[in-house]
Amino acid sequence: MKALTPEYSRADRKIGVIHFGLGAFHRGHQAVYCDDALRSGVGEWSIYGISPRSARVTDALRKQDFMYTVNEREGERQNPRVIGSILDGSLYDLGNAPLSQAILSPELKLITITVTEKAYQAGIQSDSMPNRLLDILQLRFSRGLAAPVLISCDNLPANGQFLQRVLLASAHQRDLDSDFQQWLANISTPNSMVDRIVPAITPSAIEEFEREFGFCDESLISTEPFRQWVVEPHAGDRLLADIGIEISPQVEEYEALKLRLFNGAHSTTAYFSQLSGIEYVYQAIALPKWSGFIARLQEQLANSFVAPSSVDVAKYCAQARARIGNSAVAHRSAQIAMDGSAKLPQRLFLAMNALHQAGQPRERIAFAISLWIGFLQSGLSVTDPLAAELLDRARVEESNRAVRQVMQTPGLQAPINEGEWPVIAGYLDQVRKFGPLAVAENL
Ligand code: CS2
Repeated sequence: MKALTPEYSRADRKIGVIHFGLGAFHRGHQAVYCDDALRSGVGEWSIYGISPRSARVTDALRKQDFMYTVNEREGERQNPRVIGSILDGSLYDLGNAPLSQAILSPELKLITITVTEKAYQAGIQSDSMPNRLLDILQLRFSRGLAAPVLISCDNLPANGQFLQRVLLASAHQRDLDSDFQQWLANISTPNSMVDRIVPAITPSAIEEFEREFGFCDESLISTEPFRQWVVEPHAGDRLLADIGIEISPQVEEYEALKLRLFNGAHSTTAYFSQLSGIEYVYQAIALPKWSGFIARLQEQLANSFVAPSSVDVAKYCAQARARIGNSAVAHRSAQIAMDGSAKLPQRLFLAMNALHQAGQPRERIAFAISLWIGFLQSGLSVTDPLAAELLDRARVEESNRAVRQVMQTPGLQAPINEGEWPVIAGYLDQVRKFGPLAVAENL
């Protein structure tokens, strides 16, 4: 293999960031910001990555000394660069010396987290994300070291506040030392909005890259040129501004903008694709009738919240559609369709309820939700933390009953206002009769 070399020396570096959840998204997003910082020499931003469940990613990265290529792609354009910001990583195991050294690093400024929406559960089980984080933090506390800033990079509204809530609740349930609980309550957990399309890599993309560039990178990341990271102001936020992160008090507005107009469109396109036998979402958005519908859906979604003052919403929506349509970054609809019960509340349900309350048009969102329920009924493979319950409830003949039962699933967040259930059921019937594209065309 051709040697992978970043543009800076990695010798004698100290860990500045611990990341929890070493998936493709982290490697294609936050690790790139840290790589920029290391290139420009603004301090220690090297990362120790923790894989919560499987050693597959760390084993593959270790073979390459944790360096890998991020290839930005759009149309014919390819822009590969070697990322050297991840210095080391492992499964979560506090008995592992490199991990405990990383936790005690004097340079540690940040702990970032990407564990997906469903992992934010308070409780006492020792292998949950909140409890593992608590164990990490306790180790620093017990040595009198400064608390790092914790940044959730998961697609949840007010993700920082949410993280703090699950940490405090778990600490309380575990009856941890009260001085520690007090210290914990004062840790900064600013809300943040992250955005970049980084699909799971496929073996064929790795082969294609090798043909084009002459070396095989088993840890390759393929992504779009676009990336954004906005974090709420907090003590020490200058450091983040120095590495290209936007600091904005309007982070809540940015979250709603992204979760509803980008992710809402993404999920709706994924369920449409699944029901239409379309493998990649770029193929769906290439259908003029479908992209036309998505533009009209975004118009209704955009009425459900206040956008950041500096953003041109129509432009943002068009850019979101173009990004979904980036055929060089093939994102499987099946991947986006996963975990609907944990994603749709913030992507579609909250918008629907806000428009219901305001008495504003929302039928396109009702249709989008009917596609999710149609997907649950379809017999296609469904991956979801509530899968067993949802499938049982969705798979009944009568649409009104299916919608009612799905909406009443225990654990489903922000369920749609009851007054909308018959509307969703009506679209479910129409989709069954005419197919999703024909229904979308008339909406
Ligand atoms: C996608 C996101 O899989 C999904 O649910 O909608 O991963 C999406 O690609 C990112 O949020 C983009 O920032």
